[in-house]
Amino acid sequence: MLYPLETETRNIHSLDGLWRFCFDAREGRDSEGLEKEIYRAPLKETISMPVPSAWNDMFEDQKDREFCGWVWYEREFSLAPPKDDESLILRFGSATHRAKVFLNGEQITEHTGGFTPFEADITGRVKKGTNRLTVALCNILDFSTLPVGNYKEEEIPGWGKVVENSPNFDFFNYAGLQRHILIYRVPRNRITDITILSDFEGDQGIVDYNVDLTSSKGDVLVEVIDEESRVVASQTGQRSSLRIGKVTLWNPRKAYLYTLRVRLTEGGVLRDVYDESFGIRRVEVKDGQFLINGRPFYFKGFGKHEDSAVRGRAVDPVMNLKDIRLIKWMGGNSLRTSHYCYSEEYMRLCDREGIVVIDEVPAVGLMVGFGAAMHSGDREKMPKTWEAMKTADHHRDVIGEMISRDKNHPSVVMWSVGNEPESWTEGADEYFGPLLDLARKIDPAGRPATCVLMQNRSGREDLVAPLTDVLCLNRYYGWYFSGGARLDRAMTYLAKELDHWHETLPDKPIIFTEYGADTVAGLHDTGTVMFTEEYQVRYYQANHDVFDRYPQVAGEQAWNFADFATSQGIIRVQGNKKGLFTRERQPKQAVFTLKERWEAIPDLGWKKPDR
Ligand code: GCB
Repeated sequence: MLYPLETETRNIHSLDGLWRFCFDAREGRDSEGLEKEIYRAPLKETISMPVPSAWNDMFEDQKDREFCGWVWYEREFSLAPPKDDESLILRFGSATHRAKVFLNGEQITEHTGGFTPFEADITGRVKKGTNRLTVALCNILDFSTLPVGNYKEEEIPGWGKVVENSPNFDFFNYAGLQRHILIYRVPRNRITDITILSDFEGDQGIVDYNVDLTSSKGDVLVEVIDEESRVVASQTGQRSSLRIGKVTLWNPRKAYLYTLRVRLTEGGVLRDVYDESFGIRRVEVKDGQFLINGRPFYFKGFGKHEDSAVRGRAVDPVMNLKDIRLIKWMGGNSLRTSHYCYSEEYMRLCDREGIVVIDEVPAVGLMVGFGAAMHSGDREKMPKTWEAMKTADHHRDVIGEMISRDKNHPSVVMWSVGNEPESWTEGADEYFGPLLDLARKIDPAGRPATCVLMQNRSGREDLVAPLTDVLCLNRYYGWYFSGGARLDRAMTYLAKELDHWHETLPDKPIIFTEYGADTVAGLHDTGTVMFTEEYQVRYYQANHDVFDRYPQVAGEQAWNFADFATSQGIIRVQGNKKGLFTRERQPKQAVFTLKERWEAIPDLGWKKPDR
């Protein structure tokens, strides 16, 4: 899917700004507003709501902030009518998590999945004068959605029907219209998609491209333009291969972006033009290593969230750039889009800044009784995860949407089809095997695919690990497992696990995609005391000492870049405090430990010169 860009033939009418908002009259799944078709007339009793934003943090009353069910957004717009050869496309960067969209009282589209874009052709539906756009949005998460939530309706004496929806994961369920919304005026006969595959041989860049069009009419001319605006190659035809002499590769932290300018003409008349930026680089997993441009790559960076005070998960160019700058300042070269697809703007920024990305779908919480698994509840009495989850179809859809959106990003080097599923119980391999294959198959570039794996106490074998191209491990030795004064002992368990992987899956590189310790900024102690800044420093040092003894370890992504909002619970103190930075992006002491370490590890090239 193409990002909405303004070009000579395309323009954008932004629908960002203040919308009107109200909660549905009923909490829970069954919306009274949908039943009574309230979208047929202007909404009543609304308040202002900024777009993009999460609606939650616009409320001080916890009951409102944690409302569970349908909410309503509405605004008006007017624009010049489309010419005969133009189309108008309404485009949502995302709508979290389920949306029904109405134009002038009629439903025009719907979408499920809160982190990928969707569009509707509204050419014949826009009126002269004022148009009314209404969106009904549902934030409910259950065993059929991604992420997964626990949904419960109960009759409680004295309270009536009570609805509860707790996330089966560890971040606040921010919802709303959190990315850009726009109307895209495009030519009717146009470019609908571009696929670019790149590689190199010696100093020659190789670019294979494919252009999809709305109709077979017209001629396609493709030019490759370098960063100095020079045309370095050109070709005609909808699909072909180009060569670029003296190529400049896209490298971690040293990005170089070319532009593929595609022109569509009919009888010599320009119909459409689109500029897709791309990088030339190669990604491989070979001989137990992760290679970029033929050289071993060591991931150093973070698992993150799109999360900031007041804005929730809303797209925020200021925060995004600040975060990337901080990662680079620390000597980092990579991040994982834990635990959902980040905004298109974020991905473009990573391309530009040379940040290497593990791109993840919102498949988190695939485990019945997630909290119980970690904190010793009686799991045997609960339903079996792989019988209870009804997510497989939607899971395929979100993988498809992520890859169709992100396939041309040079920053993306691997797909993650999930975070911490219950990967050791019967059915996990049957569930994940086909999804990993799907990701490899539909990505024209055939990037490696992984699933990020949880530490489990069951002692049972992980059934998904052998199916991945890279072992991505979330490990909390010294935090959830043997923390505090037992930190040293915890490290022997970590080493034992690494020995195990070395024996059982010796050819798979290992990336620690999470490891971390909750740390309250400003809390200090002389001893080995959990939650203090000193403990976070010791925790990281201890883990790194072990990582460095194992050549199979191909990366470390600390959890988390910054403190972030979660739902309330007894193990969270106003959110998750495992950030190296506070939520306001102030450093904790361990930032300097990691900075010193990462600055000494090459951005590309092995962590130790002897390998
Ligand atoms: C994990 C999860 C992550 C949590 C983290 C924690 O394993 O993947 O979403 O936030 O642990 O801090 O507990």
